[in-house]
Amino acid sequence: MRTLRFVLGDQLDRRVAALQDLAPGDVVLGAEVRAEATYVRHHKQKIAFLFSAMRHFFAEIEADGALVDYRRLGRHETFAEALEAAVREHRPDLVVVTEPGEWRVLADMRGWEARVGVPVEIRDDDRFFADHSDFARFAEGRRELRMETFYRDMRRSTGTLMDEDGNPVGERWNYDHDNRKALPKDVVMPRRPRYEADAITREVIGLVEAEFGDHFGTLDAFNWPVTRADALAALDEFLAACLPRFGDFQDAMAVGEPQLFHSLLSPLMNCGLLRPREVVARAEAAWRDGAAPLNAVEGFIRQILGWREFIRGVYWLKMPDYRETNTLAARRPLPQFYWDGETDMRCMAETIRATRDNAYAHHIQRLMVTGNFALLAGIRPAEIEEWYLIVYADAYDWVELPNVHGMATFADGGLFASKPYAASGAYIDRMSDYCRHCAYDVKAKTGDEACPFNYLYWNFLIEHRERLSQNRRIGMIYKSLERMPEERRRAIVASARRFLEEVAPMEREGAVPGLARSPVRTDPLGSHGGECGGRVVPAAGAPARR
Ligand code: FAD
Ligand code: DLZ
Ligand code: SF4
Repeated sequence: MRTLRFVLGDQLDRRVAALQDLAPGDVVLGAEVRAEATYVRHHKQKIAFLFSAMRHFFAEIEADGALVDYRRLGRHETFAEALEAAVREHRPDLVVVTEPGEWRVLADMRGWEARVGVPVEIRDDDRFFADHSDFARFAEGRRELRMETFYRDMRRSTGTLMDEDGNPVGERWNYDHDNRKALPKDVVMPRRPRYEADAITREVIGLVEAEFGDHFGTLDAFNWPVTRADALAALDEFLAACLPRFGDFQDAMAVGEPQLFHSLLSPLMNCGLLRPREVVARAEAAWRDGAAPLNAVEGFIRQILGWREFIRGVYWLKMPDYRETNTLAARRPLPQFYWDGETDMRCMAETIRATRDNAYAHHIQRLMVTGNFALLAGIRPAEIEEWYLIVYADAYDWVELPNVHGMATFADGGLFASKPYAASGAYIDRMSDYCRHCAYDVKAKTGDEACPFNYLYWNFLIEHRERLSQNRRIGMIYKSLERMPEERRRAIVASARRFLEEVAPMEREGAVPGLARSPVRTDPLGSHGGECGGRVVPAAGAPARR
């Protein structure tokens, strides 16, 4: 029996399900297709990274004896077209694929068998620790999904960082409290290795400039590992140079230092060049060998065994409806500065410019700077989600969507976040040196000089008082709001409105219609301090997101 095995650009692992029983005579198909680079207009570095990683991967397995059919950009527009052409050429009895990371692709994939006229076997993606049924079992009967509970189950079931008696090593599950240090002035940053672009990468960079030159981002600082060997070297480098201090400064931010002690491994794990299991095992071994402290190792492993797995579980449990909610009735367009970084807010400018230059920002920048701003400003979910999917080299729907729709913007109404991650300028000031280098005054609460995060934060609480004041975890803040003089509240609302109308005017020409419209309010504070939406369904005629 002759099998055609189709491997997608984020499945670049020799052990991926579709390749597990590769036999002599089978053909392995890979295809660069325009539709994948343009269904959202991905950052140039993301396209170059994946095309180069794909070309290296297929060349390597071919060199090791596999029969490879690799189709470069220009031959086919879509996955289905590429497969159809390959089936015509190779006449297989069976097509084998690994389940994709995006619902959109899975829906398409389910139609391939009818289209190509050959059975198409879609295999589970076993690169993750938990499969869909594990997560469904975890979620069963739970009203709220909490990462911490899931993570402890994962620690137990995998035996990761557990002692012989079945207890967490160090007798604690969680070292988050130790992991919130601001960066000391004299800290020495790790030197990041350079991955010299070889002929394949240089060719791909030229191709991306020529074909996708008007996409967001620059290629000048391209420095991603694109082979398995370099990805393993990047892991070694991280474990030795960054992991020991990863925990302490996990939440810190600093001007001109977009990477700090973070691993930069997410694009590599998400596309298959690194295996999450090996990353977790190596990190645990670093602790057992005394090479890194437990707060760092637990903090790092929690991100992969906990958050990464949990986020994927939420995605597949809740799709395809998940993205349709707009619980806080967010309805402003995305400000232009998300694309050009042209803003006096230093925290936003730093994060967005680093994103443009590196297709990377670390978690706290994504969550507490650009995500926090989108939450406070009420940016339409579809627009902010698309931005995140475009700009990061590690972005795929399965991981981007729950992080943005659930964690950063609370658009899902708190399916897994117990409260919105809303913060004023004080948080950013505590965790960074951005405010010291900013045109705005982080101590001022209202007026033109004041930090916009301050009045946007209180304005957000005022607008959503009805819903959020019921939340145990932020109830105390509403006590402060109640004590606030009426005049002060009005000044906050006025500052917020003025600012938002300037950076994200509601009726901006050419704006994409929002998914939802909240009821019109006449009194900003109202008898309940403003409305908040319940679950809002897309307005009729609203365009499909992508
Ligand atoms: P490190 O800080 O070194 O963390 C180690 C690893 O943990 C990461 O490589 C990643 O695999 C995993 N991880 C950590 N947090 C998360 C999380 N919340 N969800 C899933 N995995 C996590 N991650 C993506 O991989 N793709 C995305 O598109 C993406 N979009 C995000 C959008 C928002 C609004 C937020 C708040 C987070 C998003 N994340 C996303 C999660 C996280 O920010 C990135 O995984 C991390 O910044 C990648 O950098 P790193 O490899 O240096 O991570
Ligand atoms: C992101 C991406 C891009 C830009 N291009 C391709 C491509 O040409 N060929 C391919 O196989 N994969 C590509 N990808 C990754 C896919 O978008 C990804 O495989 C799907 O979203 C499923 O997760
Ligand atoms: Fe950001 Fe406000 Fe600080 Fe400026 S003052 S960097 S806008 S938090």
